[in-house]
Amino acid sequence: MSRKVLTLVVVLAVAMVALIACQEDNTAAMEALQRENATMESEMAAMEARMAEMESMTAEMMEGGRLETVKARGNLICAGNNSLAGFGAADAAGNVGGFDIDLCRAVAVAVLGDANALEIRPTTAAERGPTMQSGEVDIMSRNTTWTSSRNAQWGNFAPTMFYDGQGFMVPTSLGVNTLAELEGAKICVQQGTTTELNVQDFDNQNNMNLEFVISADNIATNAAYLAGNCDALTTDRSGLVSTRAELDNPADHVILPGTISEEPLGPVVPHGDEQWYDLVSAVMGILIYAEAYGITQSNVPTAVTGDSAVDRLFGLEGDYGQEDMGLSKTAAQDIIRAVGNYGEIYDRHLTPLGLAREGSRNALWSAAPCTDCPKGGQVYTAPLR
Ligand SMILES: N[C@@H](CCC(=O)N[C@@H](CS)C(=O)NCC(=O)O)C(=O)O
Repeated sequence: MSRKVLTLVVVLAVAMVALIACQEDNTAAMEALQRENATMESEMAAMEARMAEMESMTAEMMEGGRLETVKARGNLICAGNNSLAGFGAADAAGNVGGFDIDLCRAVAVAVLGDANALEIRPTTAAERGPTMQSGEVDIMSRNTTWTSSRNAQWGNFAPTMFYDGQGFMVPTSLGVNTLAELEGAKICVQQGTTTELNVQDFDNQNNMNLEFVISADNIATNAAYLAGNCDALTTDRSGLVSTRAELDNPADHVILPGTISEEPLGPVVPHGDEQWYDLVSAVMGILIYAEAYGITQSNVPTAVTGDSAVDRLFGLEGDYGQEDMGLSKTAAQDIIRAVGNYGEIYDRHLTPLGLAREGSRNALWSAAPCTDCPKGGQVYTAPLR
């Protein structure tokens, strides 16, 4: 063999070996890829199975609605205030209680048979919309004004629990006695509230030339007022009474006569669950009608009384739709025994603040001398029948 031919054979042989090696490399890479693919496919299948499982769990929960969700969870999640004495405030041990919180306690009794099966989520004014929209709470009961846009955007408002209106508080030393005298004043106000919007309307409608000092929460708003950063503090009148009662020298501050808005305060439930809305509304009704019928924590009837309205309310005869709402027949017995009627709740939390009920809009409608008297209180709800 000539040298040239030999060189050619060697070159060809080397090329073939390289080709085979290359192919072997490729095969190994292919095999590794296939293995990876198979692992990914089986991981994807497992994920899909898990997602299907979660979807069916969610569908099951949605079918049962919030009532079933709360029962399965074993507690009620309630958005509340933790800095408004009387309505929702934390005690020294950090336990949050108050007039608004007692509604959540009543709902917890209605659904879970235990007033303490409750988690309170402290929520500032500005956090309320996002909190309700996220669906993370079952109810919000927190000095919240029912308005059309909140009803459309946040959730459904159950019956009003406290009828209020916006007022102003000033240091007594300012010598201001009327709202008109606030012209040109600096006003401390909390953001994310109807308060903030109403005071702008008030300013605009009356050419008051007000200046606003806006804070993010109740504590900061009150601190700004006490530090003298503004001339007046504005919020719901009940909020002013509550704040004033907590001050070192309440007499140094005066709540001016005059109300600039309507503030019907009540609980809100997430949109999209009528049964849950009906249940919460009925719990409010139970508190109110128990008071109207003279039933308190200490005289809850457990046997037929002969008064058909009382017997119906306490599940002793007839019904008011408990089954459709998912309430036990005798839910009212448990609720009133555990938290008391509307009047007892009011007296426990609001009377000590000096929020007089008699003659106010928060008296029962039936406290008027006749049922259609124009001067009766406004507290009543759908009759429980
Ligand atoms: N009712 C009004 C005002 C409610 C409100 O949040 N008021 C303030 C002042 S009384 C408050 O409770 N703040 C507590 C906080 O955000 O920490 C509304 O619904 O917007």
